[in-house]
Amino acid sequence: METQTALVQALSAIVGSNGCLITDADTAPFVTDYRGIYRGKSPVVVMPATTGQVSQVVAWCHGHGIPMVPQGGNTSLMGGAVPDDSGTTVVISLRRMNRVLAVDTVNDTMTVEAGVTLSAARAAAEGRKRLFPLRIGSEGSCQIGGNLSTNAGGTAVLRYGSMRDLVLGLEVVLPDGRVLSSLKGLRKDNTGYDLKQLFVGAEGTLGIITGAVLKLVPQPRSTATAFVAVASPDAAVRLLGEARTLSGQAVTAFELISAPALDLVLAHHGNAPSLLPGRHDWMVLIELASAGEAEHLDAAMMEILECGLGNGWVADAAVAASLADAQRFWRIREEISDAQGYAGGSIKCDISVPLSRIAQFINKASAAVLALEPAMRMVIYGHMGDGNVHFNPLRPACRDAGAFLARWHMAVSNLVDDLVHAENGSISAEHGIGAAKRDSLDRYKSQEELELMWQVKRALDPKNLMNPGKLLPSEPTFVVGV
Ligand code: 2HG
Ligand code: ZN
Repeated sequence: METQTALVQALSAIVGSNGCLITDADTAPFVTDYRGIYRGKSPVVVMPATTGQVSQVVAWCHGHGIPMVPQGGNTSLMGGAVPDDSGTTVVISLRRMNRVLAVDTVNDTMTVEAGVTLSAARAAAEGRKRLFPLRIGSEGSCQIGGNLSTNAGGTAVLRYGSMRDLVLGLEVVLPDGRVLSSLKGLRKDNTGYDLKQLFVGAEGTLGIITGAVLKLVPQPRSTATAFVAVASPDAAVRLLGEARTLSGQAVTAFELISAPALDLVLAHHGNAPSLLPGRHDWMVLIELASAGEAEHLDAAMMEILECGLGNGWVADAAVAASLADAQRFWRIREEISDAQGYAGGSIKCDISVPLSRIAQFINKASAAVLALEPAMRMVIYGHMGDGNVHFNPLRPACRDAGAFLARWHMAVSNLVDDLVHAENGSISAEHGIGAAKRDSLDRYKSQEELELMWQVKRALDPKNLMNPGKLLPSEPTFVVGV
């Protein structure tokens, strides 16, 4: 192992001395995750400004056997972007690679460096009257490279897909420093394996994404937004089916919100009034968007709500009368994640099951969790339209967060994940695996899947230097096909 001085000297020679952070105070924001749960150490945080510099840094670390953690905006909820506490791992931050390189409004694509924040990418598209449709709460700090590495999803996947669907080209620095460049904006390219998709969702374990060509879509001319009380998760699913039938492709978001999830946000705002009178166990936030006239969309929303009322699925609804209203509705939804942090002690289960099974899953899993601890608050919310909910049981108000998590975290996670697996679902729909869920993968991926994942890992990163300890569970001892 190099001394810290030798390491810093070598890396500074590549990125310049202002591209290396070494004091504890300077590295602190890069070695602790967003939630303050994973606290690691690093001898140096290196901030290359070009792909060439990333390549040289990686080649140097590879040659000297130094582990690396690629980092974007450090907003991972799974501890995927921070080093462990061994103090041996170099953090490679992409924050200086923050240029939008091109917006092509004929091809409807945008070429960006990996360190561009999602909000900057969206603003660049908007400046050219286009939409880059990924929408997640952390857009001001998360970066495109991290969004790709985690295959980020969010609230508009229902309409536009996740990052995997929104990428057309990629530039990646491989674990030995070679650059794999395919910054093409092609919608059709049948020339063999789609290598770029290997790096999407790989959480930086196969290389460092340094640039991307992203899809753009036309900006919708009108939107209609409603905050709707529904009778049950099952009623919500039925309402979504009708919304799709009645509005064509216009349903852009369909977010489920349970009463305990809403309560957290309202409590955080000094027990602010809800958007609807009375208390409802379940609500959905519906957004329609289209290129057509606003009146048509408003009419479609009314038809959807009337259909819901007529069938007994909808109990009440507030329809946004202005952009400000719509923003207010969305703010409530977006604040749920942080509100859990302030309340302390929720057990995050970011799950998905087929939409046809989501309602029965919610009922079954809620009953099973409440049988363990009846006072848990069932903070359940999220992207129901994609079959993805954040199923996050929260400590009873009277219980200490630390003691609650120590007692229930693993038991509840395993219980929920087993039920998800039984429904043919995924234990991580959009947050990835990181450090938090890597030991759970063993339970739910088949031997063949795990072995193939490791074969890919070994082929690209035989020294296991790229984000070690993340995503992949311990290397299996079995060997397939040899
Ligand atoms: C959301 O949909 C995010 O708000 C965060 O994916 C979910 O905090 C969470 O569990
Ligand atoms: Zn989410």
